Amino acid sequence: MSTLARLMCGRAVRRAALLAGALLCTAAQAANELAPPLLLTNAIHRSGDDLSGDWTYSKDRYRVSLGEMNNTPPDPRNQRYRDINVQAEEKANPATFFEYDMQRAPRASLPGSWNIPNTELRYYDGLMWYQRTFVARELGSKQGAARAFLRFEAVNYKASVYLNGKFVGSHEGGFTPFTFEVTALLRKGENQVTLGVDSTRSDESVPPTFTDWELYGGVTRPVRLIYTPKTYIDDQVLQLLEDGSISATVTLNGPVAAEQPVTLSIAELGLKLQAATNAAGQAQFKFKAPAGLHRWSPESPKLYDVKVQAGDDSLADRIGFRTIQVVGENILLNGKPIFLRGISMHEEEFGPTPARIITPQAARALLSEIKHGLNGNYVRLSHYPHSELTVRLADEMGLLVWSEIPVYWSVDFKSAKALTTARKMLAENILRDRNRASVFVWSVGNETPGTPERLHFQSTLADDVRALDPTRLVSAALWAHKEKVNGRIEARITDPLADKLDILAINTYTGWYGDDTLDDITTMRWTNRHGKPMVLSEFGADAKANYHDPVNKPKFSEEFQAQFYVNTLKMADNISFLRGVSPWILKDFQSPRREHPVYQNGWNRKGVVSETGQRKLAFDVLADYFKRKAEAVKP
Ligand code: GCB
Repeated sequence: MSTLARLMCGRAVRRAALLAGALLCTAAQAANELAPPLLLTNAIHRSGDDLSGDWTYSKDRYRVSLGEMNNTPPDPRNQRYRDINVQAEEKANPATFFEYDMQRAPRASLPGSWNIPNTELRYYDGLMWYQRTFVARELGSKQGAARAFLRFEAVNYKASVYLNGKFVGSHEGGFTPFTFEVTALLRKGENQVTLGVDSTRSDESVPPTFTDWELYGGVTRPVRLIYTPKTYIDDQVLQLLEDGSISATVTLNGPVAAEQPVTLSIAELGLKLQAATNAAGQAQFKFKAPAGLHRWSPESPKLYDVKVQAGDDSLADRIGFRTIQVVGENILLNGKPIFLRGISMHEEEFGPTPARIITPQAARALLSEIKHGLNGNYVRLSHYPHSELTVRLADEMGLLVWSEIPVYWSVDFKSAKALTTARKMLAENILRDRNRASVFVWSVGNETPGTPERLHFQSTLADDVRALDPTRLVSAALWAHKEKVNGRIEARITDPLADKLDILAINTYTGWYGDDTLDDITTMRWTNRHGKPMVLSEFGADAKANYHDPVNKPKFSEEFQAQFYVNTLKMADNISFLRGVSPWILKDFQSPRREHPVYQNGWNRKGVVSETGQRKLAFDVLADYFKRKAEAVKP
C-alpha cells in the first residue's frame, strides 16, 4: 500500500511540480506513508480461526517481563512470553526456579477488558500479559490457505505480540486494527501466542492520560488467525462519486500481484467488470452507476453484495452507495438537505459491570435505542473508533455515523510523536471503514485548546482526511466563544480550526457547568460568519435515574435534565444554520473522574438512559423532538 502510494505520488509530484501544485500530493503521500503496510480490509469476511475464548493472564506492574526496570533485556526466566512449559521444567529439575507460570495463571475470556473476570481490576493501569495455545491449519495451496496473519481488531492501549517465544511486532493505539504476517513462524501442532498489553498512557499518547471515560485496558475486540492464498486481495474500496459514477480500487498483495485480471461483480445490478492490476498490484475501475442503483439512506439502508475475485482469492462484502456533501449551510445526503437527529455514544455495553464487550447483540441493543427509541438517523461514535461490527450494524440499520479519533483535551500538541500516533490512527480508522456508507464524517478530535501547536496538529489531520478519503466530510468538536451581552449569552465560533472543517461541531454545556441558569439557554444567540452548517455535537446534564423532584428540579434530578433538554432544543430551533444535534449521551457510562458519592460513584450520569437501560424523562423529550423533526421533512 505505502509502496504503491509512493510510486503513484512520485509520478504525480513530477506532474504537479510542473503545474506548481505539488502541495496536495505531498500531503497525500505523507498520509499514505503512515498507513499500515497490511490492511486485510474486510477481514471479517475471511476464513480464519477465532482466537476468542480462554486466555491466561498475569499482571506485570513493574514491567519485569519487558525488562524495563533497568533498561537491560529481561532475564529469560522472567519472560512471560517464553516458549516453555514451566511445570515440565520444574518436574525435570526440582531445583529450577521460575517466578511465573503463564500456563497455570488465572483465566479470562477474550475479547473484553481485563475487568471481566475480576472487577477489582477495573482501575488496574499498566502491563498485563495474556497467553493461549492453538493449532493452526496446515499451510499449503489447499483451500487457499497459503499465508497466515494474526489480526487484532483492538488492543488497548499498546500491544507487543510474541508467537512461539519470538517477537512478532507491536502496535500503539487502542481502537484500530493491526495485522502481522506469521506464515513463517507457525509450526505443526500446538502454537503459543502471548500478548503484552499496556494500558499506560502519557501526554504523548492518543488519548492522553486524563479523559472522562473508563480505562478499559485489554484485548477489547476479536483476535483471529486469518488465512489467505499466496497472492490475496489486501484492500478494496468502492465509492459513489458526486458525478454519478462508481469508482473502485482493488489492491493485491503477493508474488503475482502485478498485471493480473481482477473481476468485480454486483449481481443485483447485473454488473460484472474486469480490470488488470498495474505494476504495483492495483486495479482501478470507474463506471457510470446503473440507473437502477438504490442509494443508501437512513430511511432505506440498501446494501449490495459486492464480490471481488483475483487469482485464487475472492472476497465478498455488503456495501451501500450514497453521496454526502456540504453546500453553503446545508449537509446534502444524496443531493438532499438532511437534519441529523442523533446522540453521542461510548463503546460500552448495557449492564451494571460493563467490560467493553461489544457482541452483535450488545451493539444492536445500543443502536436500536437510537434508531427506534429516539427516532434517530445518526450516531456520534465518540471519542474514538468503535468496533467494526458497530459501524457495519449502523450500515445495516440505517444510522449515519460520526467517526472520531481520540485527539482529546490535553494531548501534547507540541509532540511530533503524538502527531505521528494520531495520524497513523486516523489512517487505520479511515482505511478500515471507508466502504461503510453510514460513515459520513471523520472527526479529528474533541475540545482541544486554542494554541498554534494544536491548530497545526489538527490541520495536519484534516489534510490527511482529504488525502485518504476525499468523498467524506471533515469535522472536529469545538467550543464556541461565549460572552454575556446585556444579560444574554452571545455565542460565536472563533476557533481558527473552523476554516479547515466542512461541518462546525460545537459542544455546549450552558445551564449545567458554571453559573448560567436554565433560562440563559433559551435566550442564547448564535452567530456564524463561516457560511457552513453547524451541529451541536454535545450538550447534556447529569441525572440519576429514579431521582425525582418535580417541584425544585435540582441538578442531578430527572426533572432538571428533562428541562435542560426542553430549553436546549428550544434554543436549537432558533439557530438558522443548525443542521443536527448529538447530545451527551445515550447511556450513563463509567468514568473514574465521576465520584460524587450520592449521584455518580464512578458513573457519568448524562445518559438519557441509565447503565441498565432505564429511560429517563429526558429520553422522551428528545424522542418527541426527533419525531417532529422527522415529520417536518416527510413529503
Ligand atoms: C465534554 C466531553 C465529554 C465529557 C462531557 C461531560 O465536553 O467531550 O467527553 O464526558 O463533556 O460529561 O462533561
